[in-house]
Amino acid sequence: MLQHLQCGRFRLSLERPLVMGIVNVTPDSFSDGNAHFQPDQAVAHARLLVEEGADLLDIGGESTRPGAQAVPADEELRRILPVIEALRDCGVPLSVDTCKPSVMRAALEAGADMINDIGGFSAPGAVEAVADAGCALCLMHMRGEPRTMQDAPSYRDVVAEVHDYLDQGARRLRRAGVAADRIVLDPGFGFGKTAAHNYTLLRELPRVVGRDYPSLLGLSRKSMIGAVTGRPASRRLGGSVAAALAGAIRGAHILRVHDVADTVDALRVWSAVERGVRA
Ligand code: 7PJ
Repeated sequence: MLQHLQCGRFRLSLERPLVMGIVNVTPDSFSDGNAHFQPDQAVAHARLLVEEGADLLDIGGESTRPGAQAVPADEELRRILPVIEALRDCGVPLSVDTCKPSVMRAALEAGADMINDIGGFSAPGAVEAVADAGCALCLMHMRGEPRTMQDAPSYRDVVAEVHDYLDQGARRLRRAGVAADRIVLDPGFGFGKTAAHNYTLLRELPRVVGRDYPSLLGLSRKSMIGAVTGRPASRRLGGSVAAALAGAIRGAHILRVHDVADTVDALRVWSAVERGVRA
């Protein structure tokens, strides 16, 4: 059984699924438009997510939606650094969603506790940027790059291929000296996958992520929810909570979501069913 995740200043218990609240500081995020683009709005939103029960926050300054264009490192830092600084003492660990080694280093210096790299620490210098810090590392699978990843993705065996990628990536981090209790694996829902691939990965989660490292799932408001509900991103709450619960039932450790309060409620009800209500 995995007991804990070492996450910068925090040591997180993995006894129950944790909820990671999404804090976008981007003008073109697909699901909440530019609602929190200004740093002060992003900070206010993040504080609300903590009040709603977020166990971690994931701060992103580069949109990674399908078709998105890359953002230069200095612009990404201009967006996220004030947010990290303002939230440093909010009580929960701060994750930073970035693929760029220079952004990783600056974010860690500013106090980030986790680096969430959708590129799987594959950029030159990425592993070196994070290996000697005490931060947690989320290693995500992606096929291709955001600009082109949804152009007819195909796999011979999606479960085996995503598993092997994550396994190899974790070995690479371990060889660079990263302790096992700092690593988190993520199947990367929607990153170079069809709806059918995504649902197969969710159904087979234990085989995809294995037993050696905790898992993180990003399902919230994604097109895989729209694919079966027929709803636009703004109306995918019910579907997203159902997907998060399906992940939790299969042993997911961290759920990355926009709707923290509703996800926390669903997990509490599920926990009461499974474990009973504490007196
Ligand atoms: C994910 C992410 C995900 C991790 C995004 C969105 C697109 N990081 N960053 N996993 N998705 N680790 O929020 O829908 O699935 S950006």
